[in-house]
Amino acid sequence: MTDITIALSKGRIFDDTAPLLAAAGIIAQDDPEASRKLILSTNRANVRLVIVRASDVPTYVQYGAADLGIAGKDVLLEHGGDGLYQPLDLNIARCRMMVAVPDGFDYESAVRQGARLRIATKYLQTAREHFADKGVHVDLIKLYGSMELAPLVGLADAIVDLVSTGSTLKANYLHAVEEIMPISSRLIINQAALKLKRKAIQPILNAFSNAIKN
Ligand code: PRT
Ligand code: MG
Repeated sequence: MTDITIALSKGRIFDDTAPLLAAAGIIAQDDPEASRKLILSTNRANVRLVIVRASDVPTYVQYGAADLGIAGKDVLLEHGGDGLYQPLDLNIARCRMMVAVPDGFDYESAVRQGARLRIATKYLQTAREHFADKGVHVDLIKLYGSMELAPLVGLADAIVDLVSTGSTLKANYLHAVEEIMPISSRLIINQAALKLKRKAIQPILNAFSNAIKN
């Protein structure tokens, strides 16, 4: 039997992927929230899950350390997608990539006046492309998390971050001024694995495809 390794992150991606895996007849034997194991076996002897940081999923799949993975579009855009086949939008872990500013900051007029904006974000590629398309000059400041803090302490004028309920922005006196794009997670497949392990991978792909909610 062909061995299959699937990379995913714990938290919302694992939670939303579990029903899709179940539809493919794959059930994890440990709960990644409860267990410290990074390799989870499943009810299928030839299928295992590896639990990695969300932003590391494409790297594991690119190098073939995992055959399949589940990653957000946000993460895939930053990674670039080299060596990855991206056949399915799973429509899970949905949110929106937004520009947000502190309450009281007039973003529209700053843009109109051609001000140079300082933008804090984890998503440099996406932010760079967005502001270049708009013709807005920006200085990008790379952060690894808690972007919402940056404008509050004078590190940046605005942030580019993911928003789902909007409560994190609200709690930090920020509001969204622009949607960059809707985000959801995709199934990614190592291109070589897809050729060499097609017989084992295709049924998983089909089951995922049939189980996707719109
Ligand atoms: O947490 P860690 O640093 O390990 O990595 P991560 O934040 O990239 O991973 P994780 O598991 O939090 O997110 C995995 C994927 O879920 C992301 O790559 C997105 O594709 C997707 N996703 C969906 C989200 C959100 N919704 C989301 N709301 N990822 C992050 N958030 C954060 C957002 O950055 C902000 O800080 O939640 C906060 C806003 O939430 P609301 O509900 O207050 O608007
Ligand atoms: Mg997170």
